[in-house]
Formats: sequence, C-alpha cells, structure tokens
Amino acid sequence: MQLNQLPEWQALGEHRDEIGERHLRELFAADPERFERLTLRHEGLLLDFSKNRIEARTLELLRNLARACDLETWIERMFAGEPINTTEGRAVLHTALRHRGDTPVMVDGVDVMPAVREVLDKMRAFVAAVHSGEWRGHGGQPITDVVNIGIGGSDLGPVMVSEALKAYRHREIRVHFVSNVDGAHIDETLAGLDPATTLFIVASKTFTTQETMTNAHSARHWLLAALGDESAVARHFVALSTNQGAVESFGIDPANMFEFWDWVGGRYSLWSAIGLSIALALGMDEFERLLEGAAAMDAHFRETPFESNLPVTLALLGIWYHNFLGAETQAIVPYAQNLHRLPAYLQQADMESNGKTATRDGGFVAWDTGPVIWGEPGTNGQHAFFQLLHQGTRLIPVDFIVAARTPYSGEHHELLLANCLAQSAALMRGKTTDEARAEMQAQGLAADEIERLAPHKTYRGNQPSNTLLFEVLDARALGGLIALYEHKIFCQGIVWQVCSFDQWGVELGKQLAGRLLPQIRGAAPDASLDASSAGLLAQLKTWRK
Ligand code: G6Q
Repeated sequence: MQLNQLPEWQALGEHRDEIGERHLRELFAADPERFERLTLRHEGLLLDFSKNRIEARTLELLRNLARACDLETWIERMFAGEPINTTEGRAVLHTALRHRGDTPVMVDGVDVMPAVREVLDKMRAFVAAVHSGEWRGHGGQPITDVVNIGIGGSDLGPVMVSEALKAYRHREIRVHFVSNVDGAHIDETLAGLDPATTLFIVASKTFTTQETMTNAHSARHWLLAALGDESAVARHFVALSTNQGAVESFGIDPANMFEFWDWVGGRYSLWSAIGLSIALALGMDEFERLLEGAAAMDAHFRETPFESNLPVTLALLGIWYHNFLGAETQAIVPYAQNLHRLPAYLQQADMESNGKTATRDGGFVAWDTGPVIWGEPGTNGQHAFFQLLHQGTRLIPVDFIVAARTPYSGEHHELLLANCLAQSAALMRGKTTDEARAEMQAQGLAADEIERLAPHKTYRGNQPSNTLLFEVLDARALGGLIALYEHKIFCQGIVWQVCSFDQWGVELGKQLAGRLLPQIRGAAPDASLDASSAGLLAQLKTWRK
C-alpha cells in the first residue's frame, strides 16, 4: 500500500495538527521526568532525545508506522543475507564484515565468514609487515608514507575514521588520501613524498572508476619515473577490490590484492578490505575494535524492541520532522575537531542511500524522502551558521555529538563541553521578547532603545536536537556511532519504500562526461548539446588555447 494511504501515516498527520507548535519549554515544564523518559543508552553512549518536539503519543504513533511498514521483517531480511538490494540483485551484508563469533552468515547458500576472516588475517599480516619495516620498498627502505587512492565509498569512510581516531595513530606511518580527479589533489600530495618509501593503496571495488584509475596511473608514472623499474610496482602498490582481472591488468600482483565482495556496498565498505588504510594508520587492533563496536550496535539494532532501539528511534524522529513538520535538512554537529569529516561521510551515507523518488515496487513516491545532510564541527559552526539555527525561519533538527573525555587538553575540553550543552539548550529554550526586554532593562538601556532592539534579541527557540553523549570516542565507540547512522538510514529507507542500496542517480553525469571529454580535448562540438553546455565549451576552448 502507498505509504501515505496507511492509517498509521494519517494518524501521525492528525496528531501533528493536534499538538501543533507546542513549545519544547512547555513540554519540559509539564514533565519533570522528560529527560529520564527520553534517553537511551548503549555501552558508553547516552542518546538524549528529550529536546525533540514529541510527546509520548508521537513516539507510539511513529512506532506503529514502523510496524505497518514491516520494519522488523526487513531488519531480519538484511541480516539474513537476502538480496534486498533489488535493483542490483545483491545482498546487503556489511554487517557480516564485523560479525564476531563462529556462527555462519549465508549468502546464496554459502557461509561468507571464512572468506571474511581470511581477508582480515591477510590485512593483519600486511599491516604488521609494513609497521615492523619487514615490508620494504623496491630499494630496500621501509615504508614511511601510505597514499590511499579511491573516491566516494572507497575514500570517505577511511578518511573520516583515520581523522577521527588520529589520537591513536601509528606514529611511524603517515597516511594520505587522494580522491579528486583534479590534478591538484595528487600533485600536492606527492610533492612532499619520497617514491622509495611510499606505498600506494588503490581502493576501488570495480577497479574501473575513472577518477581512481587516472590517479593510480599518475602515481604509477611518478613512481616509475623515480625508480625506473617496472618491478617496483609490486613493492609499492596494493589493491583493494572485487575485480581481480582489472587489478592484474594494472600490474598489481594478485598476492597484493585484498578482496571484498559484491554484497558490500561502496558507502558501507570501510569495514572491509577498504579499511586497510585505517589499519595502517592506527594498527590492526584498533581496526578490529572499530568492527567490534559496530557489531555491538548491530546486535542492539537486531535484538532490541523498537521502544529502546537507538537506530529505530533516530530514524523515526527524522521521519517526524521530514514528513510531518516540514524540515528539509538535518545538521550534524560533532563537538570534536577530529570528527570534522563525519558530516561529509554521513552526507554520502544518507543522501546516496535515500535520495530517491522510485519506490521498491516500481512506482514513484508521493512523500518526501532523504533529507539534505550538512554540518561542521562545533564550536566553529557557532561562529558561522548557528545564527540561522537560532533566529532563521527554518526548522532544522540538529544532532550534537560529543565525548565526556578525550586524550587532549582538559581545559579546552571543558570549554567545548560547556558550549555544546549551551547550544542545544539555547536552541530548545530560545528567548522571549519579554526576556530580552528584561535583560536590556537590567543593563540600563533607554526604553525606546529597548523597543527598537527587542525583536532582534528575541529567539523563538523550539529548535529540536539530539545529543549523542559518549563517555569517550575511541575506536569501539566510533564503530558503534557509524553503525548507528547506517541503521538509522536503513530504517528510513524501508519506511519511505525506496531501495537504499543502489545509486543510479550518479550514472547520467558519468555518461555525459564521457561524451564531453573528447570535445574538451578538441573534437568537433556535438550539435545535440544544449545551448548552455555548448556556450561553456566554446569559452573553454578559447581560454585553453
Ligand atoms: C557508494 C558508491 C560510490 C563508490 C565510488 C567508488 O556506495 O557506490 O561512492 O564507492 O563510486 O567506486 P569504486 O570503489 O568502484 O571505485
């Protein structure tokens, strides 16, 4: 049945009309136990969702909707390895990559766990060899720098995690990431490196991605120009891929290929061999702790009733805002500088998964799907876009992410914590015009000045947020955090009736780039080009002469 025809959907619409714009201040004043009732815990994570525009009844209705959408069955179908990526005919089993213990995980009647463990063992041995200096470059020198060449899912997860956990990094090895086909990225990265001590990881599930292959060939050229011997490639290049034939054609020894499988989607692949750069940056033990944290979140997601299930709760809150209260975006604001790539990572995870209009059964949606995800670390965001959150016209739910303890300076951390708590409180409470007036009176301002400034000093408040408070954001906790968002996105995709696991929307641009490239290189213009593209091409040709 169409989602918006479900009685559970319609009940939510009626409920929205009933509770209207009830202010969060009122909701807190009416219930002294609101915090206790609207918090959930999992390991060293406390999710405070009390600053949301919801009442007990809202949650009940949202859970009814999730049940009407068969969410429980879909969760089981994913974990059981069913081909729920229907447009590509694949299972969706990133959870198998972090599965612990001896129980099998079956895909098409085959237990995938022995192969998963074999690749983890191979990664462990390789990381140890690089870290100990046993793995040497062509000239016999140990490796000092690793360059991961990949894009999208073969880049964003590894960069985000390596940055997030850099307090725990391996001090001897520097890890760099090159993704953009813009020559600036690879040229600037290689400029500071020594070919004799540099190892390249070519990370590409398909091993056909234009940007990655172009960068990999440039890296190969740079290496061979310095070392002058084709056989150097074997000591300076490894591959992470599902495509052994293409890896061999590039000249990489299959012994130096770390395999993964088509049931691992690109944006869910940091848990696979694609995480090799993370393991080299931090050590294999840290990488395994990341997997363990994700596995613990998987177990929580699979086994916990909706009432206390963290991913389900976050997903349903999002549905409330995006489908019933008109919010179009979701801000992700980590109060942790090292999580500076988390918003970009979640942008891909969420927007590539749920930015869809086709329904699973081949129709089109008549409701909003994936929100725009954006954000920056606090406190920096406070000095930039928070003005709009506090006094703009839009409803923007915010996820605040912060840890009680960090390995960094304590005094700075106290300030960071105070700011994080202050922002969510300010967004929730706001400041009435009367309160603004009273403040100015206390400051001794003249009456006409008070009236002139009062509107500008008024904050409407009622801006919702979640706070994800961690005891500490180490590898285990980060693994759990990423899995939490993965599952949140999964739940929303199920409710919105889209296929969250494909990304057909990125193909059209690739096709057009393929047609335009020969014209950029000098071929005659294609008469079927639209006037804007033809005009831009003509100007480019003049300026590039
Ligand atoms: C993610 C997408 C996409 C993909 C890149 C890189 O889910 O599939 O971001 O990861 O296009 O693809 P390759 O790993 O095949 O180079």
